[in-house]
Amino acid sequence: MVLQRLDALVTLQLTGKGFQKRGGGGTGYIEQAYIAHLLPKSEFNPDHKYYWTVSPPLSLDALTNQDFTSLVEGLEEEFRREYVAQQVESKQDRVILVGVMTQHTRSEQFTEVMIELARLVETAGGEVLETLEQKRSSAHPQTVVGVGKVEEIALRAQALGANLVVFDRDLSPTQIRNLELQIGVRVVDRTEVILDIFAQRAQSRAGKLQVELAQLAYQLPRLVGRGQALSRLGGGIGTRGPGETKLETERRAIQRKISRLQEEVNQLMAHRARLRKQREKREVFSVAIVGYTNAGKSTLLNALTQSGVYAADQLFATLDPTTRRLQITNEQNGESTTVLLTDTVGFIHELPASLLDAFRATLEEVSEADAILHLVDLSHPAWESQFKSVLKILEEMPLIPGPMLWVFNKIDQVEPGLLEWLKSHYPDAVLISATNRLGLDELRQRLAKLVTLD
Ligand SMILES: Nc1nc2c(ncn2[C@@H]2O[C@H](COP(=O)(O)OP(=O)(O)OP(=O)(O)O)[C@@H](O)[C@H]2O)c(=O)[nH]1
Ligand SMILES: [Mg+2]
Repeated sequence: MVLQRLDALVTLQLTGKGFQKRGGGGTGYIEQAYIAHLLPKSEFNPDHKYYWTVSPPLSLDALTNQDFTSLVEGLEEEFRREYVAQQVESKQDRVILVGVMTQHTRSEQFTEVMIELARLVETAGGEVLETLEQKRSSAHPQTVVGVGKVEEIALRAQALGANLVVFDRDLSPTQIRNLELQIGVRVVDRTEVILDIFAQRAQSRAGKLQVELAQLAYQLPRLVGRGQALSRLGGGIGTRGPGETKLETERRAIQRKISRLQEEVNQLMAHRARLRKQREKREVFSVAIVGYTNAGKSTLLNALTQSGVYAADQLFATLDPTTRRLQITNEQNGESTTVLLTDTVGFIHELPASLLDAFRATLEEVSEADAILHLVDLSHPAWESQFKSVLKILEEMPLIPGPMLWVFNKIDQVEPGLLEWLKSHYPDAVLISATNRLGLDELRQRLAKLVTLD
């Protein structure tokens, strides 16, 4: 009833005895009748799982005395009012998250991924209404989750007035088409959410260029069939950014555009390479600050160099690299050295490949640095897995950067026990708080040491 958007439904219960209809069919007299109808949200009790109500057993007489027209008109009126109110209320996407826990995922890891996905959706401007999860041995090839779960998602989307369903993994074009057909609202995957955040954040010409390239690279293999199930027009997560209107454009046109953008990125890289050459000539030691998104990289750059780079409690606050000079006096020999510090785009668990590729101009700043400062947000419950994710991405980068200094940030938010543990397990790491300016002197000295080692 809900899926087919029926207003009301009547079921008749037969006695099963008595008059036999010729040619078979239902037998007997009507014993009881039930009316079911959908409930407007104002009457919908969230503790109660259903969005419909079923009447007590009625006699046929009582049933025929029901004024169906006014019941249905009343309901329709109520639904229309709610629908309009919802549209006015929410410029935001109203989102249902779906996660699939397969054999290979540990349950804590799964929880972390889902919390992070919610945070990504909120950063992109969506409101998470509900999270649905399913355990499966592996993702269903057609619909990721099983048939029953797809139906549940559809029902919840209807009941909650969701206009977007976000999956925790990359979806194939077929999966998106099947899911959109069966659920009836737009379906996107995690990569699209990240791309959307990037599209909203991109400020500089280089940033916009790289985001556009990433979006096109993502869309190209997904062109077939997209937009068949539902028109992908309309706003919201996954539709913003320069690449958006290209959805209906031909594959070849997109490919031409990708080549053109790649050419521009190459020029950008050549320009950056010239700048780096100049620095090398002047023999200035360069350090790239890398780390998981929201680790405090921009805050650290600001604290060390009195800069005003944008830093905020948001995922992917920074897209464009910023380089600042840092003057350090080595306490041991009294010599003064200059270090160039570069703040970079944050990393994330399973950074989408299309992003890695498009952001190679930015990431080159990392691979060409003389040393890496790997910043970790210790206050995050999943700091260890974030730490490992960053190491993994660094390992996959084509150029292996020089020495790496591990810096654990936000120690103002951490239990003393953990600090003691870290000191014994990571004796070479530096413990700091960028906002409270703790440990910054030691960090400067460790940087000075890196320079002299070189
Ligand atoms: N409590 C505490 N908060 C911090 C510290 N350092 C940074 N933060 C906060 O962490 C949040 C993220 O800081 P950013 O500097 O924007 O982080 P980032 O690594 O540049 O993040 P992206 O650019 O989004 O990848 C901000 O709200 C900072 O105020 C710290 O030492 N202690
Ligand atoms: Mg930043």
